[in-house]
Amino acid sequence: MFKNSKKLFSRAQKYLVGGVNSPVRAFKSVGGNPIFIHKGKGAYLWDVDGNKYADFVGSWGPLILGHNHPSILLKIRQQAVLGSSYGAPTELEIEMAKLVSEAIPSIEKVRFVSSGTEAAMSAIRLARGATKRDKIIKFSGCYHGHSDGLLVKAGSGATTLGVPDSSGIPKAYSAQTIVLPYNDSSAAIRCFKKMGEEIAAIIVEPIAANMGVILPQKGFLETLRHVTQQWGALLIFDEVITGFRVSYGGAQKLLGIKPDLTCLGKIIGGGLPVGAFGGKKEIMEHLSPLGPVYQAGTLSGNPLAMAAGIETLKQLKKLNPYSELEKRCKKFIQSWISAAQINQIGSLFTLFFSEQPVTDYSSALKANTKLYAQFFHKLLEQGIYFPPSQFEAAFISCAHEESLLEKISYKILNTLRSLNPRTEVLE
Ligand code: KE4
Repeated sequence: MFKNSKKLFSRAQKYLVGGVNSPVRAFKSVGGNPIFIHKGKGAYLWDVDGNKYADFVGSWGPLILGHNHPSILLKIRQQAVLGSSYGAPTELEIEMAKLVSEAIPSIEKVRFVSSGTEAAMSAIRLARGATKRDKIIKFSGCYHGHSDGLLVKAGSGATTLGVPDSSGIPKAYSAQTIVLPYNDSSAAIRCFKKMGEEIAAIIVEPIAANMGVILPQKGFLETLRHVTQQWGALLIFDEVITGFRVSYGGAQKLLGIKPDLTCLGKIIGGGLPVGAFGGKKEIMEHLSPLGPVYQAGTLSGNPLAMAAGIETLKQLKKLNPYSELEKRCKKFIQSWISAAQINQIGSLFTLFFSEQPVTDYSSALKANTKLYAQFFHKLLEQGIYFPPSQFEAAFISCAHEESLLEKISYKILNTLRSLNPRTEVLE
C-alpha cells in the first residue's frame, strides 16, 4: 500500500533533515512513515502509490476551495508567463491589499510577507517599536510560527517570564515573553497589574487551532481587548488560520472584536507562500520605509502568489461559503459526539480522544494520543487523511460535497466504535 512512499522517505532522509521540510509532516506523533503526495484535486489527494485519500488537512489550512481549483490555476498560469518575481512593485499587490483591507476593516494598511511566521515576527517587532516597550504576552498552546521570541513556554509561575521552548534560543529572548493559560482572563488582568507598563502587546489566536481547535470562552477576548486598551498595549490577532477561514472577515468579524494588528497567511496565498500583517495606519506607519521599524523580504508580494491569493479571495467573496461550510461540518461530526470530545467552528474541527471537555492547553494534553495515533492509521488505510497529530486542526473545504462527508462520517464512526466499543450510535 505504501511501497513507493517508503522508498522516497528513505531517500529523502539522506538529504532532508528527518526527510521533511516541516516537522509535523514526519508522522512522529502518530508513528509510521509519511505518505508522499503525487497530486491533489478538489477534496482528494493521491499518494505516489496511487492511493486516493479524502483530505482533511488541506495543506494545514490554505485550501478552503480545495486542491487545484481551476480558476486559481488559470490565474497562476496567466501570471507565470509574465514572470515569477521582479523584486519591484506590481499592481497585483495593490489589488490584494485592497481586497484584504475591504474584508478586514481593522487592517487600514498591510504588509505582505512570505509566511505566517514572518507575519507574526514582524507584527511583534512593530508593536515593540510603536509602544517602545519590550515584553509581550502569548498563550500556552498557541502557535505563531517559529521566530525566537515566540518559541517560548510558561515559566514556573503563571505570570513569570517565559523560558525557551526550543534549543538555540537565548534565555534573554524568552525572558521578554510572558506565557499565560488560554481562556484565563484573570491571569491576563493580574499580569497587567504586575507589569502593564512594560507590555508592548498580546498576541493571541482568537480561535486557537494549534493545540487542536479550542474556542475562546465568553469574555476572554473582550478582556484582552479591554486590558490592552487600559494599559496602552496592542492587541494582535494571529488569524493565519482563522483569516478568511471562519468568515470572510475572519474571527474578528465573527466574534466582533477589533484588534490593533492582525496576522494573516495560508488562505490568502491560495496555496502559494503568502503571509501578511496589518492594522491601524498610525501603527503601521512606524514600519520602514516610512518609519524606524525595519522589515523586508525578497519575495514579499510575489506576483505569482498575489495572483493566486487575489483569485482565492475573489472566489470566497463571490461564493460566501461560510454558513454552508458550518452546516456541512456540524452534520459531518454530529454522530461522533458520543465517542470523543469534538471542538468545531466553521470548517475546522478537532476530535480529541478525551473524556472531558478540552478548553485549554492543559486539558488538551490529557487527550489519549496513542488512541489518536491508532485512529489516524485506521483512517489512512480507509483512504481518509486526517492531521498526523492530535494537536492540529482538521479542515473541510468547499470541495467536500455532502455525499462525500456522509460516507466518510460513517467510516469514522465505525472506526471510533472499533477503538472504543462504548460508542453508542446517535442516529
Ligand atoms: P507558517 O510560517 O507555517 O506559514 O505560519 C506559522 C503560523 C502562524 N500562526 C498560526 C496560527 C499558525 O497555525 C501557523 C502555522 N500552522 C502550522 C499548523 N498548525 C503549519 C504547519 C507546519 O508547521 O508544517
